[in-house]
Amino acid sequence: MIRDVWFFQPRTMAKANYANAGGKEQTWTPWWACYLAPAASGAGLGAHLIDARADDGWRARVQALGADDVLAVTALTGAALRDALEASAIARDRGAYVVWGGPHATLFPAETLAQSPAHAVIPGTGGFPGLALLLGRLTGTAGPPGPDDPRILVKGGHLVTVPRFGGHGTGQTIIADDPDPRLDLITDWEPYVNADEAIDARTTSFVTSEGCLRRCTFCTEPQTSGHSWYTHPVERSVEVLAEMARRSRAGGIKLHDPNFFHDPVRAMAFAQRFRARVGLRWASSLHPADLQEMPDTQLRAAADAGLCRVLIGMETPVPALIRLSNKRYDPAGIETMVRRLTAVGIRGMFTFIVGWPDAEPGHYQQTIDCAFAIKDLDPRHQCKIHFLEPWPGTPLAKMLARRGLQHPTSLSGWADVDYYQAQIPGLHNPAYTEIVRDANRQLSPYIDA
Ligand code: B12
Ligand code: SF4
Repeated sequence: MIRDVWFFQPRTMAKANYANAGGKEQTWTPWWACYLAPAASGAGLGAHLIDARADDGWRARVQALGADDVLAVTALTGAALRDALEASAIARDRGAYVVWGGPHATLFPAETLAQSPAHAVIPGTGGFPGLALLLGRLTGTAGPPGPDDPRILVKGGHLVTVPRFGGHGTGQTIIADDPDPRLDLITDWEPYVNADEAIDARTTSFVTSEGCLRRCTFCTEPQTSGHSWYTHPVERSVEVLAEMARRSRAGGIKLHDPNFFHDPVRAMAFAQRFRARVGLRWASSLHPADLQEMPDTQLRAAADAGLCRVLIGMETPVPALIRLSNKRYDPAGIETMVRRLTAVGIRGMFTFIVGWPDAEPGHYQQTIDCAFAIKDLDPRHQCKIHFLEPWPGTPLAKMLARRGLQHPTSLSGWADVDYYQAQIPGLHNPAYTEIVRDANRQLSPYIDA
C-alpha cells in the first residue's frame, strides 16, 4: 500500500552560467514540489522532498524507497535529466512507483514515458490536478474519470486523455484554485537563499503564475502552457510570500513568473499588497513592450513598492530579427527603456539571443555592442547573451526542422543541450562561443566560467 510521495529535484549543474553573488550555483526553492505536495496530503499520503542540489546523500535516500513509495520527478531539458534518470532507475528497482512531470516531460510526453523509468508522465503547466488524480487512482480514493480530468500517460496506455486547458491555441487566462504551496516541505531554507547584488544578500524566489499568452517563436512557454496563463490569486500569493519570508529570513524576493507584468492591473495589485504586507525588495520579469507601454507614474509606483530589478528579454537589437522572434516591441526604444529604468532606480537584467536563422553575420557584434551600450548608460544594469536553442514545438524549431535540423532523440542526448554554447552546426558560428562568453563575464556578475 502506498504511504509516501517523495519529490525529487535533480541537480541542475548550472554553476557556470548561474552563479550567485556568493559564488555558488543559484539554487532556488523547488516550487514545483511545494505546489504539488497538497496532492499527496489530499490522498492521505506523506510528502517529502529529496533535493539533490542541497543533499549530497540523495542517492542513499532514494535507495531506501520501496513498494509503498511514489517518486515524483521534475524533468527540465538539459543536465538535470541525468539525475532524474538515475534516481528513477534506483527507485523503480526498489519497487517504488515513478512519475515524471515538468517542462521536458510536457514537450515530449510519449518519448519521456517510453525512454525513462517512469511508470507515468503528467504533462502540462499547473500539475496539481494531474498528480492528485494519479495518486487518487493509486490509493483507490479517486472517483470515476470525468470529462475535464487532466491528461496522464501511463505505461501501457492513456489513463485519461483530456488536456487540462481544453487544448492548444486557447489563449486563456486561468485563475488557479489549487491549494497553496506547502512550505513545510522545506525543512531548511538556507540552501534556497541566494545573494543577489541587485536585490539582497538573502534573496529567495517565488512564482505567482505559470505559462505565457505571448507567442515568441523561440520560447517553449507557449507550448508547455498550451497558450494559457495560469495565475495564482494575488492575495494568496502575498500571504504565502509573507510566511515564506518569515521562515527563510529573506531580505528580497525574485519572482520567477515567465511574464509577470503581462496584466499590469494584476502586477500593480501585487505590488501594492506586497509592499503593505511584506515590504521587501523584489524583482520580476517585464516584457519590453509592456515597459514601453507603461506610463512613468506606474513605473515609479512599482519602484516605490520595492521593485528593484527586472528581467527583460530584449532578444536582439536588429529589427528583422525582432520580427523573426515575434517579440513584438520596437528595438529603437532600447535606450529610452534603459534610461527610464535608471531614472526610477530599477536595475535591468537584459537578455539577448544570437545565432538566429538567416541572420547577417554582423548581428553577433551588433548584439554585443548593444549590450555594452546598455552597460555604458548605467553600469548597474546587467546583460546576458545566449545562443538560440530551437526547442522542438516552437515555430523556429519547426522552420529549422524543415531545413534538416536534427534534434537529440534520447533523454541522454537532451541532457547535453546548453544555450551558452554555440552547439548547432550551420546555425551558430562557433567562433563566437568564446567571444560571447567573454562578453557575458563583463556584462553580468552571474557568469563564472
Ligand atoms: C529557477 C529556474 C532555473 C534555476 C533552477 C531550476 C531548478 N529546477 O532548479 C536555474 C537558474 C539553475 C535554471 C537553469 C536552467 N534553466 Co531554468 N528556469 C527557472 C525558472 C525561471 C523557474 C522555475 C520554477 O520554479 N517554476 C515554477 C514552478 C511552479 O513551475 P514548474 O517547475 O514548471 O512546475 C510546474 C509544472 O511544470 C508541473 N511539474 C513540474 N515538475 C513536475 C513533476 C511532476 C511529477 C508533475 C506531476 C508535475 C510537475 O507542475 C508544477 C506546478 O504546476 C523557469 C521558468 C518558469 N517560470 O518556470 C526556467 C526554465 C525551467 N528554465 C529553462 C532552461 C532552458 C534552463 C537551462 C537549461 C538554461 C541553460 N541552457 O543554461 C538551465 C539549466 C538547467 C538544467 N537543465 O540543468 C526552461 C526549461 C525549458 C525546458 N524545456 O526544460 C524554463 C521553463 C525557462 C524557459 N521558458 O525557457 N533555471
Ligand atoms: S519569451 Fe517571454 S514573453 Fe515570449 S513567450 Fe516566452 S515567456 Fe512569453
